[in-house]
Amino acid sequence: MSDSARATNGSTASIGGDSADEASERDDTTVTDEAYTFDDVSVVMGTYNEAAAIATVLEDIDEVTDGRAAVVCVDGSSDRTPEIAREHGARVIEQEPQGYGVAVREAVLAPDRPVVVTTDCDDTYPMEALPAFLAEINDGADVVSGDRLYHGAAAMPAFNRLGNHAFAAVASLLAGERVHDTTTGMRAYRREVVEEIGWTENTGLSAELLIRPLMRGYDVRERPIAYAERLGDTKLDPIGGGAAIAKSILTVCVEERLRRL
Ligand SMILES: Nc1nc2c(ncn2[C@@H]2O[C@H](COP(=O)(O)OP(=O)(O)O)[C@@H](O)[C@H]2O)c(=O)[nH]1
Ligand SMILES: [Mg+2]
Repeated sequence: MSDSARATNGSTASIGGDSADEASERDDTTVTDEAYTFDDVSVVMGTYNEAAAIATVLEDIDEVTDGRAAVVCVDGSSDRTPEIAREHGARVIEQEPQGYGVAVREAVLAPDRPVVVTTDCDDTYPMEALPAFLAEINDGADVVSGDRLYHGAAAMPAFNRLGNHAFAAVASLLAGERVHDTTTGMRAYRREVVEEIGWTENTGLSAELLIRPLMRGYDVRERPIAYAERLGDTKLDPIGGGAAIAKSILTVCVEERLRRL
C-alpha cells in the first residue's frame, strides 16, 4: 500500500490485496451480507493495576455502545481494578500477571460473540471509534487495526514513537505489505480469525495479531485513530519490551514465509 493510497480522512485503507494463492489458503470467513451490531461485539483487555483508568475506559465503552458490548478483563492486578471492573458489569477472568500477550491471548479467545475488539485499559484509545471499527467489519474486513502514528501520536513517549515507526518499517519489509502501526492495542477482529490462528508471542502479541492474518491473506485494514496520554503507569519496559517486540516481528514474519512454501 502506498502512502498516497493510505486513508486520509479517518477512513481505512486495505493492506495489500488478496492474491489468488493467499485467498485460497484461508477459510472464507468474510460474510458481507450480515450487519453486526454492538450486541455481537466483545471488547476485551488485559488489566494490570489499572485502577486509575479502568472506570473511565469501561464508562466510555458503555456510553458509545449503549451498554450493549460485552466486556472481558483478564486481570492480574493487586489493586482494586477487578472490583471496579465487576461494578461496571465486566466479566473478569483472573490470571497471574505473566505479561501483555499471555493476558490478551486469553482475552481474545474468551468471548463467544462474533466480533472481538481489543483495547488497553489505560484511556489511550478512542472508544468513540468503535462504531467505525464495527462498520469496517460489516464492510467485510477481517481485522481493523487502529493506526496511532498516522496523526503523529504526540501523546506517545518519543522513544516509543521512534520504535513503533521502526517496527512498522521492518514488518513491512519482511511481510511484503506496508503496515504503519504494528503494536497498537486497539483492533477489531472477526472471532474466526483469532480462533483459526495459533498465537505464540507475549510482549510481541500485538504485532503477531496483525502480521499473521495479513500474511495469510485475510482482509486487514488500518484505520487512523487518535491516541491520548495514559492514565496510570505503563506496564511495558521500553527497552526490554522493545527488544522482545523486534524479536517477535522477525520470528513471526519468518514463520509465515516458511509456511507459504
Ligand atoms: N492481566 C495482565 N495485563 C497486563 C499485563 N501487562 C500489561 N497488561 C495490560 O495490557 C495493557 C497494555 O499495557 P500498557 O502498560 O498500556 O502498555 P503500553 O501501552 O505499551 O504502555 C494494559 O491494559 C495493561 O494493564 C499482565 O502481565 N497481565
Ligand atoms: Mg497502553
